[in-house]
Amino acid sequence: MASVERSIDWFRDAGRPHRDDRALLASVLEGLRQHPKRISPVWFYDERGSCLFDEICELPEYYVTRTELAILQRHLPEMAARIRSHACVIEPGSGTGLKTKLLLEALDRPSAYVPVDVACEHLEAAAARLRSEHPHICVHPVCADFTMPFEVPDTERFARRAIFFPGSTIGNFDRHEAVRLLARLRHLAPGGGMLIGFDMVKPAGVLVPAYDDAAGVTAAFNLNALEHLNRRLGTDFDPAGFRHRAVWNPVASRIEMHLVSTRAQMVRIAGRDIHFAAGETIHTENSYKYTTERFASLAEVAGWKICRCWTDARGFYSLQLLE
Ligand code: AVI
Repeated sequence: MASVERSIDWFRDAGRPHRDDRALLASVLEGLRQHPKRISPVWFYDERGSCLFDEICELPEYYVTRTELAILQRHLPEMAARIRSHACVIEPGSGTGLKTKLLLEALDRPSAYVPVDVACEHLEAAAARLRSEHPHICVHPVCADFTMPFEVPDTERFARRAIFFPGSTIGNFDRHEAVRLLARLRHLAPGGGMLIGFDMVKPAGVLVPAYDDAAGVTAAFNLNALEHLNRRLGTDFDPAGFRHRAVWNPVASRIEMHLVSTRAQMVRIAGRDIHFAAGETIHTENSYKYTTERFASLAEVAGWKICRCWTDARGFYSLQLLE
């Protein structure tokens, strides 16, 4: 820790005293000192990374988005009936896309929609758009990190709450984090429900290309995390000195994304040199894939009961209503 503090001093002396950046710097340094090295997947999502993620969702190999959308479109009337009328829909993570629109349109007189996201400007703009398209729905954006405790506006305290958590976002959390998050969301919706989507276990021949596509979009998405670090924290990663790797880890039931150093190199971060051997990796993301049983056990530990499951014909993806 002492050396992390020294690095932070360097950071301050270098004329960049932003408090949040110093905390970020400390956590990046800590991750890069581990064996194997790791950084948080939050580094994917700067403006370019968000655009690349949108491109990923359209890739022929990335079945996740289109499979979930097809399940939703097919079963929305039943989902909406089970959620019941006058629901207050809470969506953790940036929503207000097509899936949200479809759900809100299928529901019987939703009382309110509460999108929760850290990207405040983006959130407000999306909320304004939604208000103009659906003037009868009260939209109350909450600017917060949904992995931390947050409050739903007081105006909605009497509404029956339904959490909408699509996109297999739950797959990017390790088990204990996923349990903690699901339990926290349960406390937000007492007596209510949650419609959640997750990706299912399938052959590696399908999974690996979904995270290592032929056009190289996922590779660019992974490498962009280094550009983001350089810009935000003043590191000097050379993205050309790394390559993308996606592997299926059948024991942990997850796709892992890594950045592999193509040569021995040094990276300067906050006045310190971090050494990379040729072939050494930075672990950047886990994407867990569930069986129905394993997801049920996760949900149960978090205090939820599964009341209905919908899947596609290939059994690639599942949307579940929890209560
Ligand atoms: C956001 N999340 C659900 C995506 C996934 O499939 O785990 C992130 C992603 N990483 C690479 N491709 C997509």
